[in-house]
Amino acid sequence: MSEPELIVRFTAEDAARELRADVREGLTEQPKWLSPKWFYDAAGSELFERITTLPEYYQTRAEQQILQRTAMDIAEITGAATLVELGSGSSEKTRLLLDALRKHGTLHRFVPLDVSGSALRAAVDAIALDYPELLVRGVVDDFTSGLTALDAGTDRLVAFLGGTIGNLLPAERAGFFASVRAALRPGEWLLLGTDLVKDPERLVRAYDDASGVTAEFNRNVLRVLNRELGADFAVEEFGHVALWNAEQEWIEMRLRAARPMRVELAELALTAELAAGEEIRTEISAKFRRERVHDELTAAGFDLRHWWLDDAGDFALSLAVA
Ligand code: AVJ
Repeated sequence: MSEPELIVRFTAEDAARELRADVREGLTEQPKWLSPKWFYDAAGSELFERITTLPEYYQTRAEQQILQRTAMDIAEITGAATLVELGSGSSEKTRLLLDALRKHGTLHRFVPLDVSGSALRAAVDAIALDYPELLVRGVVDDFTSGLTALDAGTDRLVAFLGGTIGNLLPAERAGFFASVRAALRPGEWLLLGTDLVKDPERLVRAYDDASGVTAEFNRNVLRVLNRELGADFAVEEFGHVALWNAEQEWIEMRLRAARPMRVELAELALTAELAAGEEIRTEISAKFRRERVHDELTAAGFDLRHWWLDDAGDFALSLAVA
């Protein structure tokens, strides 16, 4: 086994600087917003793991089902020598792809990218142990704002699973797809997971579960700000809101102030005033139709070749070639 590499392009200092700039911007705009990026400290990542097991949150199981059925096809179609995984939290799904590509005999290298250095170190070490013949090179980077050149490997397959693409606004998505396309050579591949438009009641339930885990996940972003920015949000006095925006076809999560509040963010020397009932938008999670996925990938210079659904038709996996 060769030692796994870890390349750091995005440091803890970069993250701290970006958090400060982001929060200052979002809390001084009207309506107020916070980026979903900041949900995922250790507690938030754990809450998200619990979300993926909730009866209401079908996405993770649906994508897993599709991958179980298609991983071998993906290996044969792409013949990939390098698997690049963006936001590589989902290790079980990764293994389905790695196993299929290994069986197919083309795979040499695995390049997981994630903003969290600690999570990536653990993932890289575990994969390197179980796939001793693979070159493993983790890259700590924030890819949502664009991919810097994916200089590692040839015959690449870039996987962006879990429906996380839905957290980006349409203009951000266009920039993201363009940057992935620019990093690839013609004939290389993108595997994309997207949640689909469906009955709004089911969608809202998936983001407002009966056991309240998603509400805690949502409020956790305020705990992150309290800790990282010396803020004094009264976390328990924010209500969890999940709603379907039918015009944009996305779910929005918000935090609603139960009473008028004045929040001090000591490290930003910023005071944010909230009226009773005022809401802070904390996430959008866009839901797709095939046509939108097709059009956005085409606009970025990809050719959508395969579109796979789970049995219930809830979630899609797209395979597109550069
Ligand atoms: C991890 C971004 C795919 O949008 O469904 C889960 C995050 N938010 N419940 C999603 C999330 C609320 C999730 N993604």
